[in-house]
Amino acid sequence: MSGENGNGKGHDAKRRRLLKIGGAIGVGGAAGGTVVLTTLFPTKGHAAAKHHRRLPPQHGTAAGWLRKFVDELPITATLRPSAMLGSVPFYDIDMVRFQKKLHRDLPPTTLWGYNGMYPGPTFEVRRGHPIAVRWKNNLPDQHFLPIDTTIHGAEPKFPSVRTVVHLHGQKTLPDSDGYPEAWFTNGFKQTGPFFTTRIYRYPKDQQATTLWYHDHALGITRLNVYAGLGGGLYLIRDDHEDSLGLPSGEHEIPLVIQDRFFNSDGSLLYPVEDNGGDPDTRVPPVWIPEFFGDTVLVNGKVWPFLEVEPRKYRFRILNASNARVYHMTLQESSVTGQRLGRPGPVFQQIGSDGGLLPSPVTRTDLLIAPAERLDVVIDFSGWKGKTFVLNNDAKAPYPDGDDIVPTDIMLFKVEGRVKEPDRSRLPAVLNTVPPLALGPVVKVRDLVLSELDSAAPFENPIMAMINDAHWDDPVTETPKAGSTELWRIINTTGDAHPIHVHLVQFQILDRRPFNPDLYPDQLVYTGPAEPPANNERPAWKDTVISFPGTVTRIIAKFDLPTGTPMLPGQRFRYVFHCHILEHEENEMMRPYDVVG
Ligand SMILES: [Cu+2]
Repeated sequence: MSGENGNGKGHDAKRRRLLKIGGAIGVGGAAGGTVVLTTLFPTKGHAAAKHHRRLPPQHGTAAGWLRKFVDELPITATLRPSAMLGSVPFYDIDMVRFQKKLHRDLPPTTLWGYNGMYPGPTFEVRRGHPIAVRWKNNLPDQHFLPIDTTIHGAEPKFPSVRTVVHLHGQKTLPDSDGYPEAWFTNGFKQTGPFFTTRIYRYPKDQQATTLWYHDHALGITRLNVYAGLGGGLYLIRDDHEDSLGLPSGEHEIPLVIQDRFFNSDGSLLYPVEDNGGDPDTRVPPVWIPEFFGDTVLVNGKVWPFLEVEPRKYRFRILNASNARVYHMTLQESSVTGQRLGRPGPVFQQIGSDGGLLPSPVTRTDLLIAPAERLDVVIDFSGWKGKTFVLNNDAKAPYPDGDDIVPTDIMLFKVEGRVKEPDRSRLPAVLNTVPPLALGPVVKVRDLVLSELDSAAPFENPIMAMINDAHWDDPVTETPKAGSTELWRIINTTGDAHPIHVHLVQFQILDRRPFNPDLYPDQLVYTGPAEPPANNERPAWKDTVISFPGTVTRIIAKFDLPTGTPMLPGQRFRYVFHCHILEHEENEMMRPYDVVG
């Protein structure tokens, strides 16, 4: 990665591929390494030797004939409590099947959504005020997307439609955290082994920030989220944030970004694996290693536009895509999105996953991996009458893949004048974010990311792993409640992985390149430790991009929610995982216990 924008440019693509295979050999113990390596350095023009396809090509999707920027950006509605549970606001949420038009020229799409909405409705809560939510599954008994029954937790013995909801970034107790095996079916008729309660409680002791909720059911998370059960925002507000005078009301706008494939009848298309005749029976027959679609939706519309006044706006950006990383810039364009070769206004990033930054960070580009949030102010004053396209140039898989890369995300059209004067502010000081230091660290843990592939010439991904362990293996990570730990994420693969740790907001210390070919025998660094990008430290994060061939160090204090009663040795079960949903689903997820 490069230190400035962290977009990974400047590395050699072939080298990245080597790292991936090297990881499979060194950590996963796969045979046939020598053969594999020769295919990574093809002679020019020898197409057959190119690295293996990651996603089967899809022909005849609707993307080819959908006009861009013809639908206005929808603003997702905010929820109101259904009742009070004692003194606590109570929300009753129904997951249901419904249909919705996602583009002017596309027939209605069948979706699954929270309260029949896609993306899900927005929660707005205040710091100091806990809430309770009953997530209810009123979905059909059969899934409409392709289940792979060889994936752990999705075996035929389980009901095909299971749901459980995780509020991403929230510090909550295990019974309300949406543990992957705490799933439930329609009407709670069947429940997973870790299910304990129908009513989830979200505590009150977190600062103002942008959280989000999504499905987390073991074995079918990627399909449930793809069906529409993902991308709903959960905004925590507090008095301090109010005092800053940031753009608000109709000038504070969520941007929830997801990519999809559509069939021409409007239905969602989720591809199935094409293994190319690979004889290796370990290659999952249906599961694909990453989903990358050919259309981009923002707030549930394909390639929308937004008319803005020439003034400041606050955007809550969430990447709710299954696997796609976006590297975004604003570029001046025509109303049809033709680039005019000039940059647009800068981004002023004011917040990250877990809260406001100490002060605004000016950026001309933004990198966002699945599950990350960026709280951003854009000042359109001085740009009257101009149009800007939000452009993506991140390769898929990130950073060196060659699958479909949609460049357009959405369009901003700046109107001629403001309705009323812009009284919002962008203060130079936003928040206090005390940097977590190494002093209190009581334990260092290594999380080694690897990918197991079949042999050349197929090189089909079989699974992705952490510390060579499966989901069902015994818990090995057991931080003591209230203690501070340093986790080193050692990425031996050729792709970036956004690593998410439940319960905590952590901080990124640094990233350092190493030689995966020598690992695990030796950890040999090939360059100096690089500080995080200027919008990453000090900052509260719950998801961090782990770049290929890089050791990423994060530091976290494993506090349970304030006031949690605990007995010595009592265990509180959480998970950490890659937030590429296809990886999380296929072994790149592990349980961990916070111990009292
Ligand atoms: Cu991953």
